[in-house]
Amino acid sequence: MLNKQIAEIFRKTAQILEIKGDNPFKIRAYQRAADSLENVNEDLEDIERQGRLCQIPGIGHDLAQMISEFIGYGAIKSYDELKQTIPEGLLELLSIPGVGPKTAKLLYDQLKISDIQTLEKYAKEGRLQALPGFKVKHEENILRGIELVKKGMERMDLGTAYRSAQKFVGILNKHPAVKRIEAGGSLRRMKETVRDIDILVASNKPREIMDDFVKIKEVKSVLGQGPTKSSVVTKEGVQVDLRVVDEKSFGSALMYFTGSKAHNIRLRQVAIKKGLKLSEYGVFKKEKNIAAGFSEKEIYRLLGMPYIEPELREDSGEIEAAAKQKLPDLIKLEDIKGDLHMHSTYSDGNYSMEDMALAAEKKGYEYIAFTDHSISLKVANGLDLHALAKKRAEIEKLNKELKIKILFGTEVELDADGKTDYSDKVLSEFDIVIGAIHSGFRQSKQRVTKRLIKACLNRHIDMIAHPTGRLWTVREAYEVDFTAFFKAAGDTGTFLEISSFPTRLDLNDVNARRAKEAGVGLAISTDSHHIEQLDYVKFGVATARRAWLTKKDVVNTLSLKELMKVKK
Ligand code: DGT
Ligand code: CA
Repeated sequence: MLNKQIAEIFRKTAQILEIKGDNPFKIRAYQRAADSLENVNEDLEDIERQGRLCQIPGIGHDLAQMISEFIGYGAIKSYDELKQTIPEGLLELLSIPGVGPKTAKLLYDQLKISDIQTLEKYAKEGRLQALPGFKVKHEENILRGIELVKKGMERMDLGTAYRSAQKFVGILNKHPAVKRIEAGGSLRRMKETVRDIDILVASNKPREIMDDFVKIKEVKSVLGQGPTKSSVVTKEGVQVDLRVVDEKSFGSALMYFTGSKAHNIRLRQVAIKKGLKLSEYGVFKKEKNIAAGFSEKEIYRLLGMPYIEPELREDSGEIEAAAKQKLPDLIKLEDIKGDLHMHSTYSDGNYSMEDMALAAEKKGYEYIAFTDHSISLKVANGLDLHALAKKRAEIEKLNKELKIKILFGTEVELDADGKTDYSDKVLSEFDIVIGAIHSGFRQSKQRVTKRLIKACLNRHIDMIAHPTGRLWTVREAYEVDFTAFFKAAGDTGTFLEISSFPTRLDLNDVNARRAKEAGVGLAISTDSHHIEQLDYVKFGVATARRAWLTKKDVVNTLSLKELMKVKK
């Protein structure tokens, strides 16, 4: 999509300006524009045609002109000129987490390094230490960053996978020969990262479907085209596999291609014990297919089990629980009554509180909390006392006008020791306070744990945002002693967040399940900075389902009245 290409240009522009030491406000403006464009669901071409480019948050007159130029000519002259002012390899180095503009320039100027491979080689050989001020620690950081870049090339975040799959399923679904269609694999299980997308179609005209599949506009290259299976790579670099099966074996094929592989192996063992054979073509008894045309539900029944939701199919206890009829009654999207973490234009959000509130109201929410950043987070426009007073007054006004209830909140910075930047008095005035770590990620496990426990003990902090700091392809989670942390959260009644943001999903499935077992209340929220991001909640709910959570484990399934009773 054009949107993504232009966003990429703006992002690169910001990086180049950073290398050149240009004005920070200008740099920030390009970054914001890039973020904004990535979240626009409509095609920019349509928006341009209708003269609405300047209505996109973060897009002013100059940037709108650049977008028009790209739509018209496929290039932006000023950008091409800017690119010429720095060596090409520098941009590649900048894509590595932990390599900022200064380091990139140093690596290039002093060691003539201009690609990731060479950098990796130098770092492994300890040759970067020759640079002024470079220590072993820097080298290790760079190698870790390179690992993340490599991982990011192998797998994608759930949001990217979901978007691509939806696009393909939507297009193929209109094909007259498609009788049934569903995306399987790790995407259907809503795993936090996905390697490739597996789409399954039921049809008796597979060749026709394959011919049209490889011609879809989003396809960049065809890895293989066969009569019943084809693979393509999209312009975004996503691999999509399509399999076409007979309608009679759609259920068993969907079950097989949903996986996980470990779950399937266990199911086949269960089948054998019952004198049956399970395959992607059905359930067989003495060579005779007794499940032809069956749904997944019916196949599980033949195996003596209730239906197992895709999110649970990881061989992490679900087979045993199913055998005992003890599967959890998983939380559903409809159970969510409000979103407790989002940003408005008061800090670094892209929409006014009113716009965001109206969108949340449309989703049927009873309440939302605007948790804009606190005073010390200057890069995100953290609020001073004056701004807080203004914001509070505006919330009071909106609460009189709108049906949805707006909570006056903050995402307060936790410093290196877990202390907050607002005073107790200021904190006591919020309806909800979320504590968050945005710096000092490299602290020792002990120190981070202490910091988080200190936040739990703070009587004003109701919840901790994205508790492990993991950000897909940017940084790994910091190390935490989860037993101690979860105990503190449980004992103090501090909620822990499952951030629905697809590059975060933090707590993740494994940790959220442990937190629940430790008696911690979980909150599924989106950290939205855009209206469109409110829909990320589905990824948070899926993560909660993968963590075996039920409605009662998640605090924002409560009514506002109940929520206010259980929070600190
Ligand atoms: P990923 O790595 O995120 O793509 O994960 P999946 O689970 O989508 O794995 P994928 O794409 O290799 O295969 C799709 C499904 O096919 C997998 O979930 C389970 C099913 N399957 C069943 N038996 C096997 C097997 O022996 N090998 C593999 N690779 N897949 C199998
Ligand atoms: Ca897959």
